[in-house]
This record gives sequence, structure tokens and C-alpha cells, in this order.
Amino acid sequence: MAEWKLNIDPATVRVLISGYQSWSEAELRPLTDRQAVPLMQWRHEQGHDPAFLPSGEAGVWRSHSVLALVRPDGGGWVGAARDATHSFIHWEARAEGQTVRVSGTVEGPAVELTWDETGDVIGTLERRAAELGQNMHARTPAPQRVWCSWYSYYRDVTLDAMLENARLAREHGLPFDVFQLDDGFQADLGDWFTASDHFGGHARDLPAELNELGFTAGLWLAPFLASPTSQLFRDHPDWMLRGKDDLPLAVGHNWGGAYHALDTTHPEVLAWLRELAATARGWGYPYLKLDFLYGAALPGVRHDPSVGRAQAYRNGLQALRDGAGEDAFLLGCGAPLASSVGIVDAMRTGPDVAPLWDEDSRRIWLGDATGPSARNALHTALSRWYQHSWYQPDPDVAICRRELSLLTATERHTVAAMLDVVGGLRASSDPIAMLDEEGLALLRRCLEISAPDRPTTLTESFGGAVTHFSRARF
Ligand code: 9PG
Repeated sequence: MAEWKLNIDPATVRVLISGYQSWSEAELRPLTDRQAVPLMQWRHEQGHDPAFLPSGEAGVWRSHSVLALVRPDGGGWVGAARDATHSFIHWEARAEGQTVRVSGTVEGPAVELTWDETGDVIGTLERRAAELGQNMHARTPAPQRVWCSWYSYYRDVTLDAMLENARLAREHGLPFDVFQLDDGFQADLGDWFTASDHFGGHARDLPAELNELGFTAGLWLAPFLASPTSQLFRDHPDWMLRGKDDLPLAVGHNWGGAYHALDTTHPEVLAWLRELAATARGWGYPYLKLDFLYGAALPGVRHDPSVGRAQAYRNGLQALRDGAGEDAFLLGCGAPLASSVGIVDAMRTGPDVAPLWDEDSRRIWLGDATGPSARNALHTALSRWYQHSWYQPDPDVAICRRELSLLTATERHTVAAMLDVVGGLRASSDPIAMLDEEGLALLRRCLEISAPDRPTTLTESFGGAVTHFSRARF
């Protein structure tokens, strides 16, 4: 562990933190505030790192990979790491009387941590992030413009709905690159090769028709997960990540119950992951949204105990890359961030957008800002602006429709403008038939790629919360 003691009044600085996976909150807050820790125990594995939760004490802030302290003049201190290939890096800043104690801990093989005092926190953090990106051979392809089925159809998506939207997008000349089928096409979590009853076809039926309409086909997978009801689980109970009680670990609780994760230190699991990605590629999907990736990184009992969890995660992700091919476009989601650099092309950098601005009951009273809302998605993605040098950020979808949405017109335009400020992937999930003239016009603007496509002029912070950038288009 490396430690630094600063003789500064904690009340004079703010702290910039980043939670370890896509959905974990990232924010800029007064150091003397209290970092939220979810009251619901079952949220601890799903949006956070259960081995490094927020402490819940006032004046103590925990962050993964990077941490910065910011003075009102924009100067301060930046903690980072030169590499995160096989290690997790845990930072903590702690107010202690008239001093601040900062520690950096490496979980996994040793890596060099950096700690800079600077007159320009933003520039220094961007430089340190770029250094990590270079050392880990970051992939930063062109941003993609994606239509995704999740935020309108959820698990009820059908083959017909995909094709209808693709046809309408073509008719309206909407410039999407990718049409991406999300959760709902598969029989069960883990049973990717069998169609669900309601889908009305098979995922392999879709790509040729999308290609004909001029779109690339994209597919969602949660490749590290297995439901206890799945054939995958029944056939291979020995492939699961286990708890100390030797039972398969419960790694999350949506889809109506607990589910498990694959143990990526097991050679047969790695072979299965390669086969899964290669099969999806063979069906005609060169774009894969790989979701719930955190499952393979959780603390637990593994087949090969000599492999640390950061390395186990990375090996699982590499197996997917090997199966999909070098030229596939991989979008990580629900994924440990720095640990994915160099393997994924793009990364969700915040929680899900929802057709509502904020769910303050969950965020404030239950201490959980990893839930779906426009506010949570924007707030977190903006606070990770420096990650442009790690991958293409995916701040999630814009919502341009009026129907089936609680967003006001101002909120719809704000979301669209802020997503453009973040840059990276441009995405929508609106049923095209639901868009009126104004909705179509807003969507067209959302699909324009800015140059340069990243935040350029960082001006001030607002709301004591997110960093705010300016760019002229909206
Ligand atoms: C499909 C969805 C979409 C979406 C992903 C992800 O913490 N949670 O309980 C939680 C559940 C679902 C979720 C995110 C977080 O959504 O981000 O785009 O693909 O899965 O099931």
C-alpha cells in the first residue's frame, strides 16, 4: 500500500471518484460529504465491488483505478496507475482533522501507482489516463451509431419488431450503423443457442435481413452468467464460481431470482466462451454487447486459486475476443472498467438511461445511484470523461419519443445535448413509428458525430456534482 498525508483542510477540496464497473457511480463531491453505500445488501455485488464498498463514513471516499482531489482553483492531486491488466487498484481519501490521508492499494500483481500534485487536475488526469490506455494498448475505433432494442421492448423483443424498426429507419434515412438485438431472444441466461418462446424466430435469422437493409447486426450476451434453471448450469455445475460454502455464488438478482457466474479460471469455461463468441460471429454478428461482465470478477472460490480475480476476469474477456475475432466490435457493459482496456472497443460508462429523469427515493434514501435514470446515466458518464483514451465511451441511449416516457421536452433535449458532450457511441431505442417530426429531428441530431468527438472545453462544476463541458452544437 502507498500512502500520502496532505497538510490541507479537508473542507477546501472536492474528491473525484469512479466506481469500479460501468454502473457504479462516478462523481465529484466535497471531501467532507459521505459517499453513499447501498442499504440493500443484494445491490452490493451488482453495482459495486463487494470487496471494496464505500465505507459510509463522512469524509471517506473510495475509488477504483483513479482518484483526484480538486481545489477551487482547479489545481490539486491526481492518483492513478500505469497499468491495470491483471490488478485492481483501490484508492481511498480520508479526512483526518486538518489533514487528508490518501492510500492506493493494488490487488493482484504489483503495478506502479502515480501521485501527482498539479496546477491542473483535468489535464493531469487526462494525461495519466492516456498513459494507462497506451500501456494497455487501448482500442479506440470510430464511434458507432446504434439502435438497441432494450429501452422500448425490454425482454419482450421479437424478430418482427427488430425488422420493422430497421425497415422504418431505412425509410426515414436514419444514419444508424448497427441494429442491436438485446436481452430477450434467448431461452435462458446461458442458453444462448436456443430461442425464447416469444421471440418468433432465432437470433441467427436476423443478420442477413439487417445487412440487406444496410445495417450491421449486433447481439447482446451476458456471457459470464448462468441461471440456475439453464441447461448450461445443469450440464456444468462444476463451471460455476463458488462461495466459501462451496455452493455456486449468487452474483445478482434481476430476471426474477438469483443467478450465477462462470469461473473463468476453468480451461473448459474459456473454451466455451471462445465457442460462444465464435458462434455469434458465425451467425453474422460482428458487433457484440457483452453485459454483466462483473460476474467473473467477483471475489469467490475458483478452480485455479493461483489466478487473482482481476486476471481471471481478463482471461475470460480475452477468450471472448479470441472467439469473436480481432475485427469484431466489442462493447463491454456492467464491466470492471480499467480491467477491460485493450480488449473492448467500447464501454458503458454509466448506469442505464430510463424514460424518467431521476429516481431520488432509490438514489438518496436507499443510497444507490446505480439504478436506471437519465440523471444517473449522464452524471456518471460525464464524470468519466477522461476515459476516452481507454475505449469509446457509451453513455447509453437518448430518448426522443414522447410516448411511454416521463421525460419533459426540456429533459429530452438536455439528455441529447449531454450525451453529445460525452461523445462516443450514439444510441437510441425508440420505436421509430413512435417518433413524430420533432422526435425524428432530435434523433437525427443525436446521431451526428462531433469533431473532435470528446469533451474539449471543461468550464466549471455545477450542482457540486458533475463536471460540465461546453461544445457548441446544441
Ligand atoms: C438487459 C439489460 C440491458 C442494459 C444493460 C443491463 O443493476 N441491475 O440490476 C441492472 C439490471 C439490468 C441492467 C443494468 C443493471 O441493464 O445495462 O442496457 O442490456 O442489461 O437485461
